[in-house]
Amino acid sequence: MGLFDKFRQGLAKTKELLQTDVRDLFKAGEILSDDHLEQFHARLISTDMGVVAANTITEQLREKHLGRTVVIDELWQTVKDTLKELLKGDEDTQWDPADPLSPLNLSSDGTTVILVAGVNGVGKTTSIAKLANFLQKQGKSVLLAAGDTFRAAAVEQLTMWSGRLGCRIITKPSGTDPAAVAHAGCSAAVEEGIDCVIIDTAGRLQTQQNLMNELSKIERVIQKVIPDGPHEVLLVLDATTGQNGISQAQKFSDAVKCTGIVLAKLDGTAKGGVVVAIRREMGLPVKYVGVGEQIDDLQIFDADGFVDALVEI
Ligand SMILES: Nc1nc2c(ncn2[C@@H]2O[C@H](COP(=O)(O)OP(=O)(O)O)[C@@H](O)[C@H]2O)c(=O)[nH]1
Ligand SMILES: [Mg+2]
Repeated sequence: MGLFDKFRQGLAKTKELLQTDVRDLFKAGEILSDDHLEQFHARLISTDMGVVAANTITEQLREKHLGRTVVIDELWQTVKDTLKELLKGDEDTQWDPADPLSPLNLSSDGTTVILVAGVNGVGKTTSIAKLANFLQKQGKSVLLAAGDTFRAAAVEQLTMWSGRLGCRIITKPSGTDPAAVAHAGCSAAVEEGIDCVIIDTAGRLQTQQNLMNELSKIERVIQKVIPDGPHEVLLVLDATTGQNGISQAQKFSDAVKCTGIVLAKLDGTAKGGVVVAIRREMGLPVKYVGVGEQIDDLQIFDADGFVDALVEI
């Protein structure tokens, strides 16, 4: 399956929400009215793209098409152009859609450390396995550090993935300080000359202070072993929670300096518009999206590809 097909698959539900019966709303040959625009605005809102984005798109439609005869393809073109504009990133998000590692800041000499954070159940462990798969396919050796020591099942789950991937894993008994696992993982990776260590975390939303303490302790012990690490701190968000996930994510991004978002479970939701809200409200690039539970259901985020798949005309 090509990159575009994966986006198309992942966005099927959101696209359906946006486009179902749209020809009843925008009847060819009618004159576009404020009433039409209000109804379309509600649809935009229901994809969880956020009020600012929905207003911007509606405003563009008003400016270009209000009082004119409806030509549906032209309306969609305006929606597309505006969405692309809204998602336009900085220079640092212009990565190569053909290279799955291009969003990552990899260490130029020695082991790269990727720390993965986020609320329990959002898709961290699965995304780690998918990312490890990308890295291995590009010829990088990977070690996984099972830093979610809070639940025994979490360690088992990561161990299962390491078995399937055939990569090293460092585990410690339940209840061990996650920082100790991070330390052991980084030390083993350096000793063994492994290219990349990916550290799983528990993502308990305890108090903000505990969260900060836990994550900053992990960062400190990483730096004891690998002074310029972590090279990436990826925050995983669950797309099915839509905009509600953003406020939770904000707590993590206050606790640790995140470098990018992995938006998991895009395939399970009609709230795919949340990508736009994240880009605008978190000030962090969406680097990858998860489009299923299998190992190769991870996709580098390409704004243009995303919009083209969402609004196919
Ligand atoms: N449909 C779908 N399910 C996913 C995706 N990513 C993770 N999941 C599922 O979500 C559940 C929680 O994932 P997990 O990685 O254990 O979350 P964690 O608690 O944050 O580590 C599991 O059942 C995963 O299979 C995705 O991109 N799409
Ligand atoms: Mg987990």
